[in-house]
Amino acid sequence: MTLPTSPELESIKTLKQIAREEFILPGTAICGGCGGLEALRLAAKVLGPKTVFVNAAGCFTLLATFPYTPFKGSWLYTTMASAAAGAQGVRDALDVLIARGKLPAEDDVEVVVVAGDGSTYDMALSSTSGALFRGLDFWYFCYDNESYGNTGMQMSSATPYGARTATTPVGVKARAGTEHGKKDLFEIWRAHRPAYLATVSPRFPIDLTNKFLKAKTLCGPKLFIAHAPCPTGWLYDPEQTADYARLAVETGIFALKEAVDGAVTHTYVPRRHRPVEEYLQGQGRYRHLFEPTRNEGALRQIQDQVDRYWAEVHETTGAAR
Ligand SMILES: Cc1ncc(C[n+]2csc(CCOP(=O)(O)OP(=O)(O)O)c2C)c(N)n1
Ligand code: SF4
Repeated sequence: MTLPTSPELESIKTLKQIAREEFILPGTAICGGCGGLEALRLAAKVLGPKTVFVNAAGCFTLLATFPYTPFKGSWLYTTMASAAAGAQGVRDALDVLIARGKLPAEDDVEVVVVAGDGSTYDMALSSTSGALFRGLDFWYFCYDNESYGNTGMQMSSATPYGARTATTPVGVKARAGTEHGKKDLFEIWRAHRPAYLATVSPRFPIDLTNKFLKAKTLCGPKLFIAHAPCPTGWLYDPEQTADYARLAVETGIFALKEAVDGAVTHTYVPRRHRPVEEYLQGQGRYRHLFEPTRNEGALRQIQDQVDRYWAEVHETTGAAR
């Protein structure tokens, strides 16, 4: 289909309405079954070819390895802590060129940060906070694989409680692996009152597409946290990525929501959430919670946390159960 281009972008209702054209081509060095790449592929279909991706060091570094690129847009590579600062530089340069008449306004491009959770939740938090504070007109796409994936699955502050990582192995004392909870980046970003903020899943392409379409009508910071199932780090078969992406949402572990100027809406609320065990089981990073004996305490803690989150959502929004 041809994407609507007016400021009134229409939301879609069916998969058939998603653009067939690809703006990220196959054949990259990224792992097969990478959930983050699938989410970015879908996002790129809305962003279109007039895009400059500003990428922090991480797995997606492997996407554009000179002289090869799968992108129809442009690519700028930055350090882990400075992608948002890089985006500011690109945006400023474009604005100056347009103001001086050296770049026609219709040739303007979208400036999109692409970064993993290690950059986003940890190292680049302050540079992103600065860009949000300045109201920079840019996009931020965080593919959240819940670890420093590119360097061997170390714990990041996005790693959930209970997951085993290279730096939080299971031991006699730490029977759950990671004993920290996941940092609530959505709320940290929301406190900055960006123009648009959303979570997305590669297994919910209509929801994802509509969120990008909505953001396209807005000026200012537009932020996305994409759930990014990672077969290589989470230790499951690559063909199961879609299953785990769907189970994360249907168990309630990953909430699909958006915040427009700070006001939060949950965009998909299952009538009844499936037990979290259905999501945890089968992923190697959680195997120790089931074998050789079940860690009932850790499993209960994970379920309780999810239940508490949704009880609060239902209480504050009156959303249907
Ligand atoms: C300051 C700094 N420390 C360490 C590294 C090494 N390094 C390169 S990629 C990477 C992991 C990045 O993790 P994340 O941002 O979560 O992205 P992912 O690898 O999961 O895609 C690390 C630690 C680096 N590039 N810069
Ligand atoms: S390690 Fe995980 S996040 Fe990184 S490219 Fe592979 S599947 Fe994707």
